Parts: sequence; C-alpha cells; structure tokens
Amino acid sequence: MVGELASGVLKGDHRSLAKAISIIEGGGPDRRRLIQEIYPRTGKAFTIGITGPTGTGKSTLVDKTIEEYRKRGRRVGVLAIDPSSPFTGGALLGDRLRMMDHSLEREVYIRSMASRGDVGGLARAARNTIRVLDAAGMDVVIVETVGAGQTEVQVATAVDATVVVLMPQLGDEVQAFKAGFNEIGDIFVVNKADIVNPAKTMFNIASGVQEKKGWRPPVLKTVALKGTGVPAFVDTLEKFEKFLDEHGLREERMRQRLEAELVEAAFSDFYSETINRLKGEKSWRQLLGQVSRKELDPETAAGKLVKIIAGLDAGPNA
Ligand SMILES: Nc1nc2c(ncn2[C@@H]2O[C@H](COP(=O)(O)OP(=O)(O)OP(=O)(O)O)[C@@H](O)[C@H]2O)c(=O)[nH]1
Ligand SMILES: [Mg+2]
Repeated sequence: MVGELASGVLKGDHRSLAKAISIIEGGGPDRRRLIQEIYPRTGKAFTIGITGPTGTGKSTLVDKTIEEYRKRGRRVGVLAIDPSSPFTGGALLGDRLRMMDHSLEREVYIRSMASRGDVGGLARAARNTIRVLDAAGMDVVIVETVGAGQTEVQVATAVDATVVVLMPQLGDEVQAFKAGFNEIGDIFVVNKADIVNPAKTMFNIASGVQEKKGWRPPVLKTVALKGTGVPAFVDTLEKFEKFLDEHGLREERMRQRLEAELVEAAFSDFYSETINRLKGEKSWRQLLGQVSRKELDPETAAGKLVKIIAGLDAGPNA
C-alpha cells in the first residue's frame, strides 16, 4: 500500500501527495517505509525557507514568488507552517484562501501544517514533507515559517536557501533581527516598501549581515502586495542557487543538515523507545523509589539510570 502511494507521489499525483504528507505528519510506522521508497528520488529540488516576524508579508511574497517561478517554467511546492501564536492563529484560513488560485494549477502544490508543541516532531515532519515534494518533481520547494524560535530556525534552515522577510521600521523587531535572524539569512527582503521608505531599515540590515563563504547576503526591497521587486527577488534566488552549485556548497550544506537530522531523529526515537521500555522495568521503579525516600540523590540516580538503560534488551527497532 505504501508502495502504491510512493509511486503516486513520484508521478506528482496530488491525491497521493496529500495522503503521503498526512502519513508523515502522523509520525506512524508507515512514515519510515514511505521515506525509504522515495528517498532515492530526492535531491533535485531547490529548497527555500521563508521566515521572519509575524505579518511582514511572507505569505504574500510566497504567493507572488510562485507566480514568478511559474512564468519561468518551474514547478513549485509550498509548505506553510502555521503560526501557533494566538495573535496570528487566524492566518491559516487566510493563507489557504490567498493561495487558492495556485492550488488549482497542476504544477503547484500547497500544503499547510499546524505547528504543535513538539519542536523536534515538526522539524522532522517538515524535512520529510520537503522530500515528498522534491520526489514529486517540484523544481522549487518553499517553506514558510514565522518567528525566530528554535523550531522556526530549525525548519527555516532545513533548506538550501534561507530568506528573512522584514518590513521598514520594525522597532523591536530589529532587535529580534539582531538576536537571531541575521545569522540564518542568505537573502534579506524588506517588504511593504510602499508604506515607509525602507532605506534606513535596509541600511541597518546590510550593516549587520555577515559574509558566508564568499556570499554577502543581499538586502532587497519588495511590495509583495503589488508584486514589485519580486522578479528581482527570484533572480537573486536563482543567482544564489547557482552560487551554491558552483562552489560545491549545496552538497556541503546538505551533508551538515543530514548530520544534524540523523542525530536528532535517532535520539528522539531512542528517547521514546526507552521511555516505553523503562515503564516495565523493575530496576527503574526501584531507583525512583529510592530517590523519593531520599535513600539516593537524583544526581547519583541519573548515573545509575544510564547504566540501567544501557543494559536494557535491544528493542524491535534496534
Ligand atoms: N502595504 C502593504 N501591505 C502588504 C504587503 N505585503 C503584504 N501586505 C499585507 O500585510 C498583511 C500580512 O501579510 P501576510 O502575507 O499574511 O504576512 P505574513 O508574514 O505571511 O503573516 P504571518 O504568516 O501571520 O506571520 C496582509 O494584510 C497583506 O495584505 C506590501 O507589500 N505592502
Ligand atoms: Mg503567513
């Protein structure tokens, strides 16, 4: 069944895509089999993370970027991670409606994913969803996230290119920019250039960016609402894509991402399997009892627990 689904994904069938991504989101055992099937067919798509503070116009920019890439004959997959903040919780429906035009096209696929409490789980689901869209033949895969929290940064950097979208005179947000965004951005966009002259904000950003391996992150301005500056933005994305390829950096970055992903996924699986197995362990309950009766301190007990875990029988997935 998963095999059939995988071949549907590889053909770019939208129903199969929807089902496959739901399986990935669910995190059940089929997820592993699905990824097993499609992984050899991944690695062709250019992947882009679009992030930035709430309401800077990321979805609007993504929308126009899809249009521009379509004009250039490239197929586009989009994953929109919804902001979990109660202030922006209404964005889900808005995004869907706004992107509806494109959803109807055959060569564009748009999917939303709810951000849950589980940081590692979301990043993992996002990475695998990118793989599904890639295997489905999308030339470009865009992921939209909000904010500079751990999850967002993890997701926004699980891609080839990270774009940070800001707007003029963000005030406090400029602090947020300094606190995290400037390190992850390969390209900066100051959107809503129609409201306030963006020159000062652009200057501030430009003086804060760091050159990375010969690439000085450019600072662009757009009016996403009208599409102004979007062709130049896509030109810059294509230029960066070429830069990465010419310098072997796409491979290098991918290896680094895989290294982080494997360690994270393994520890996460190990953690949940261990917790399950410990529940049935007498030595674990005894240890807990000793600590609660103050016969043993938590630090010493933690050391003993490491030994108990190391001595557990290998589980079915080992
Ligand atoms: N004036 C102006 N308004 C814009 C521009 N781009 C987007 N907007 C408006 O700004 C609001 C927020 O736009 P979104 O695209 O939803 O912003 P977002 O960054 O995706 O928002 P979240 O996902 O909630 O963080 C909407 O009302 C847009 O119409 C622009 O270039 N100029
Ligand atoms: Mg949005």
